[in-house]
Amino acid sequence: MDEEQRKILLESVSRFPRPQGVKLSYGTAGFRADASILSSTVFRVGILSALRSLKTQSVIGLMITASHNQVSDNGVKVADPSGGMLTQEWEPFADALANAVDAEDLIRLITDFAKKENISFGADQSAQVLLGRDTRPSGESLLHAAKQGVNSIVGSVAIDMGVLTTPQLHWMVRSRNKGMKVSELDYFEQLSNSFGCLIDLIPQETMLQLMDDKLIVDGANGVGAEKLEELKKLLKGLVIQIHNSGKEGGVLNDRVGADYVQKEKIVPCGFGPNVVGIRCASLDGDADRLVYFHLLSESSNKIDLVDGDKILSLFTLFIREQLSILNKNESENINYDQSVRLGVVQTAYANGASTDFLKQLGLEVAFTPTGVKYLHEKAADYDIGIYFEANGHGTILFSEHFLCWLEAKNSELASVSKGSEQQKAALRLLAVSKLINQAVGDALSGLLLVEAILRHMGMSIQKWSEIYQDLPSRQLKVKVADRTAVITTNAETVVVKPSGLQEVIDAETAKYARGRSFIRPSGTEDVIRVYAEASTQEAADELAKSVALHVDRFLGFGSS
Ligand code: 16G
Ligand code: MG
Repeated sequence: MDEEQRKILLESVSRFPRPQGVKLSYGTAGFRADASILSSTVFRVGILSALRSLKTQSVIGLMITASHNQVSDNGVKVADPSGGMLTQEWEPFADALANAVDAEDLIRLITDFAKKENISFGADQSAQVLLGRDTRPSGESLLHAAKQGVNSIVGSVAIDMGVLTTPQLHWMVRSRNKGMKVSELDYFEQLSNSFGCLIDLIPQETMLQLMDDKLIVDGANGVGAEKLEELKKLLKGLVIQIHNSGKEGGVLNDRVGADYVQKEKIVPCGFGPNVVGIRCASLDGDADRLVYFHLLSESSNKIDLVDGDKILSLFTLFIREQLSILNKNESENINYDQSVRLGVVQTAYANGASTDFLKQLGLEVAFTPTGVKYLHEKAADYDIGIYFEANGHGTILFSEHFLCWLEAKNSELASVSKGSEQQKAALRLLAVSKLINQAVGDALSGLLLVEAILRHMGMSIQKWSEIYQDLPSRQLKVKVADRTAVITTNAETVVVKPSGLQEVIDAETAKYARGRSFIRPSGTEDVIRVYAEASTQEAADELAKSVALHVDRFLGFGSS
């Protein structure tokens, strides 16, 4: 590092002093905390993003959001060149950078890391970081901190992409690195064109089936509502009513949004009894999660939740159907690849009934720990990898190899059997690959795919919900002295430490029909999470409670 670079860093670091006594860690969703203590962290993540851009010689993304957290929180995370999450290898450096005590410490860290990673500084180097933020009031000043961070690395430029959903920024990073156009309009056009394509390819028979066209969307009073309002203008044949747009005076994530709806299983604020039976969807605060629901009766606020597991199942049914049409080898000229590897990826939170359903379809179901980065990585192992967390975060990944194959097949089919069922199936799969965000789970693109598939299948939300019956489940959280004392394995289904705890969980679980329970330290809150499911709600509640008591006994404040 030359003198000039050192001087710039010394000067700029002192403008964003680190609050005393705060230790942050780059968790599954980046850094998150009360917005008032975050400027130094965001500034430093600006530096990190510029370094990452220098290292990869690609465009990097920096998103300022705290997703479904309360409005006074904020957070920051980095998008890698592929549009995915920051590589896990850099997370320890992110932690060290955020917690460096002063400018000298920070410069030392950067110098050592740059040496190790072979990153060169200087005016002949260039780095580019795309910045995005959600609608939180603290976003603007944190954006300023991020810009300063990026600019404090010589040769780096920060480009403000404005107020965006998290998946929009990830999409832009990915597209920019592929040499494609990345404006918001390009994003909206890609989604609306591919949605239109799927609608045009709906079989005549189902077109005639009566289906309720109307969809009501809970926008969590956040950025997703704003963007859906724009996107809506480009969509034909879809009636979307947006509630909780943030314009009616509601507060971001306050008793609204996908996280609230999924955990509480009640209607969000702003939804009256008149929505009974109507298809409703809920986005989270930065629009990377999506769940559906319908209100069961006018006299109660209880909903029938159609969660990420059921979205995953719906997507899987559709993709499988298209692959099986493609594989019907009608023409001698077309040698279809019979072995397209279709895989689904879930976490331990997936309802056991969904896993059974998918396995009964003959599918390979893989499990990973909680957190998009793990699911995404696993899904990328397949030709078509579909992943979802029960909380509504997920997408479908198509391998480049498979897409090339599909493009070629489509061209072949277009010349030998244009308009055939097989060609339509190829076109549908190609449209899905463009509609569904390849960078990260995206509530807006997910919503359009759900809507297209429901129309394709002539399926109501009630019918969709009935594809299998969820097993009753319960989630609890336990405050403990030190949550890092819990170490798990096997995709978080087995506790390794503290020793003896797994044995008591097993003993409790064995008491219940279809019992299943696991615990894990939360990545976003200072708690241990407990999950239990069983054949009845009472049993699931009891199992969760007894496991929580054991957790408290092993790890609570009273334990030694
Ligand atoms: C974050 C993760 C989400 C995960 C959740 C678990 C991303 C983008 N988001 O929101 O995937 O389900 O954390 O939270 O990775 P927990 O660790 O507090 O249970
Ligand atoms: Mg989110």
